[in-house]
Amino acid sequence: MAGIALGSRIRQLFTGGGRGESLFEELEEILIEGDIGAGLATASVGALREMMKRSRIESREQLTAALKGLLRPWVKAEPLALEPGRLNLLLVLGVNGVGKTTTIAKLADYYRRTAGVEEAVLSAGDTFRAGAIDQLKIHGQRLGARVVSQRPGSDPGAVIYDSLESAQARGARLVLADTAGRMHNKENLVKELQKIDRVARARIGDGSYRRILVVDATTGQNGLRQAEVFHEAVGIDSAILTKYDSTAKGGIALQISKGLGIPFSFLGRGEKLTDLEVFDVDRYLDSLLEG
Ligand SMILES: Nc1nc2c(ncn2[C@@H]2O[C@H](COP(=O)(O)OP(=O)(O)OP(=O)(O)O)[C@@H](O)[C@H]2O)c(=O)[nH]1
Ligand SMILES: [Mg+2]
Repeated sequence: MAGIALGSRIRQLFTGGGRGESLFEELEEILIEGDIGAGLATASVGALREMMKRSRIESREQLTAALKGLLRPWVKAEPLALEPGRLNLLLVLGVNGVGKTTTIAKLADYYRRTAGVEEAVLSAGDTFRAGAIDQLKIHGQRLGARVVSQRPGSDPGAVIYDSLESAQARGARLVLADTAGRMHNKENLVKELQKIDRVARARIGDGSYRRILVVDATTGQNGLRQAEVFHEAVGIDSAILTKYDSTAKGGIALQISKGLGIPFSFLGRGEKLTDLEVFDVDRYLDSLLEG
């Protein structure tokens, strides 16, 4: 049933007349396939069974409301507000293709609209993938934002250093730094990230620095492993769930939040600049369970 949204599978469960034990078994399977994690799926269904003993749950609405109540405590959301009067660096991390560069453009647009940040600096820290620098430059042109870059293959730490210097010299409030999602191997990636992190920490001075992980809702279970690798390498302050628009999944945010204690700040629901929402736990769970 891959490709069918979790919410409509729960609906089918009811229209199919499923009751009793088979309903619970199917629900557990649906939740696992929605990526909320086997442990949480089993525990939630167990709790629902207990609730059913005390009061009848007869409609899908009652079931999803009860389920939402059980899942809600595990999702952490935290807004990503810029620190006033200081230079803010958001280092955007994640494996290749998850939506890092697109999200950087969305964030530049978001902070311009909501925080009056006219002078965001985009830092072309993905020097690894051919075309990454030009892709960021195109976003920069469309946004009217400055892009700081060096040649392909150059040291990403140096690019981010330059970007911070340039932002400080101009009194800019925000640097959004792109990074490569792929290296020749995982060890290289981790080393490179740690190097970038050291440069950023040393250079940001009394500014504010946050490491942001981008997670693709359609990736599935592997998203947890990705988050573990990045969290271990540099420590993740906040995560953004992308591609939550047309997905059958997205429970991975629950797993990451529950397993690693990482809060989510934004949700991407499309390719356009404005397809970025502040992460709201209720909206997230409503989409997950009723979408
Ligand atoms: N539907 C949808 N597509 C998205 C979303 N965010 C990004 N994309 C698309 O996903 C694709 C990859 O996005 P990029 O921003 O290039 O991803 P990246 O992580 O920078 O990729 P690399 O630079 O290759 O590591 C593009 O086609 C984007 O338009 C989203 O929220 N919803
Ligand atoms: Mg990119």
